[in-house]
Amino acid sequence: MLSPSHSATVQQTGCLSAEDIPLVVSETVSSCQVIDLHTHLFPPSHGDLLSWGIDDLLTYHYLVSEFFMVAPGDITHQAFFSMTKSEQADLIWEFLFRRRTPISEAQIGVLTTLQKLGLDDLIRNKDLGPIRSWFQNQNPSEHAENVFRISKVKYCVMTNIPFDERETSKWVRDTTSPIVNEKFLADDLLPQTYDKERFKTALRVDPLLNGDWETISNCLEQRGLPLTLEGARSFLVAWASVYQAEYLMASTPEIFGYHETDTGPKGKDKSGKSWPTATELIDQVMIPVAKRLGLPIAMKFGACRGMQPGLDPCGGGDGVTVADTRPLKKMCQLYPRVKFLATFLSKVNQHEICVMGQKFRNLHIYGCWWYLNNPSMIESITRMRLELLGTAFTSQHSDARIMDQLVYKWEHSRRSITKALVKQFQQLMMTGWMLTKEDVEKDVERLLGGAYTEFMEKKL
Ligand code: FIX
Ligand code: ZN
Repeated sequence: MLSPSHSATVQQTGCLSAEDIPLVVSETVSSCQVIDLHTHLFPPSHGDLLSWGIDDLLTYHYLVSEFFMVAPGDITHQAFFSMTKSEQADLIWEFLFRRRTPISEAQIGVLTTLQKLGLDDLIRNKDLGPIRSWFQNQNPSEHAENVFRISKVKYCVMTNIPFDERETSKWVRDTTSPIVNEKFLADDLLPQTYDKERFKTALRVDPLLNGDWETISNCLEQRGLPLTLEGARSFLVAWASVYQAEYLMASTPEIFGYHETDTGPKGKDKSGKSWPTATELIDQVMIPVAKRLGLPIAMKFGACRGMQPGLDPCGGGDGVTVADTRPLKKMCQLYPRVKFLATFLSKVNQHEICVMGQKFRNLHIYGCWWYLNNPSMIESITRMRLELLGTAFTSQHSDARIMDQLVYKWEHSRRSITKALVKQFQQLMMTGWMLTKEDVEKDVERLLGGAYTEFMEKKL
């Protein structure tokens, strides 16, 4: 309870009272524009790479996994993945939304998305046909802009993979367009017409952390580069410049070793020579490129790839594992002037990484990733981060693969972040600290993107 003298001060100064907090925080969080610092979205100008609409929402890998938990045994993975996307979506709708109550986070997410897009009447009838027709009548570019507006996402960062030909074909003319002096030839670059205020880029480098020299050397060969670490550096420098990347990024493999925990080369080339190790690829390729271009490195730890290979066609076979934090610790120690952004998939890792976040000035903790992107976990993890890190972290990223998912992922995250913040502000106010609406706005802005911008801009 506030003392009478505190309440009087509140009235005189325009500071907030404890009773004001829930409403002020909720309004501020729900109206704040966010920066979504990791997604798998693409601009409409990249055509078939952009996923959007009801069939993509329903066949998203979270829901495909949930479908197989309850689907009849005679619908095999193989039979399901040989169907068209609409047929798959029909089955998922029937089994998860009509025969059962759609109560899981991913299921409610589809409904929140439809509701926020204004389709309440169509939800009530539980009839997929009219919902499908509504999406078919949307223009992809206008729809994407509408989604940004409804979800109040200022911009999203894409994931751009220079090792993936489907993606590179949107940026350079040919799979064999050469890299000369760390650049593509101007004539080989495809014009980019997408809205650069809405879509930013990130250079994805997973094969380096996987020690996957086969993938890397195939790409070097195609671009006329020597199959050496220097060739690999030129490859990344050229692609960072094509994308104008904000940062380098990777998800680590399940067993990820670095220096003393590195288990050695992952293979040999045709002549029997061992591939470079992940440690060599990190220390001699990824770090030098990051240093030279002044780019941070974002990493995601704790995915266990291909746990259920039957679900791999939709990208849904991956599990979660408690990750070893030693590689990140080592990188932060070895390279104090390189900035690292990190997120961990397992709930078990969260406390440990919060403490690491306090100790390294070059480390920024971000988001509740994938299996943590559930309201109860977001609320508890955000509370722990507020308690240990103040507002020097980024509370969430969407990881959206389907454009429309921005709507629900941000709506649901905002609700959980509000709950965590209200509790923390109430603790603060019990001390008699005077808080203004402007203070709340600044703090919320930090958690939803401002802390990321501050970290990216700070000099080390
Ligand atoms: O590695 C990643 O960036 C992951 O986010 C994905 O691999 C994963 O499929 C996903 O979309 C999780 O939300
Ligand atoms: Zn991702």
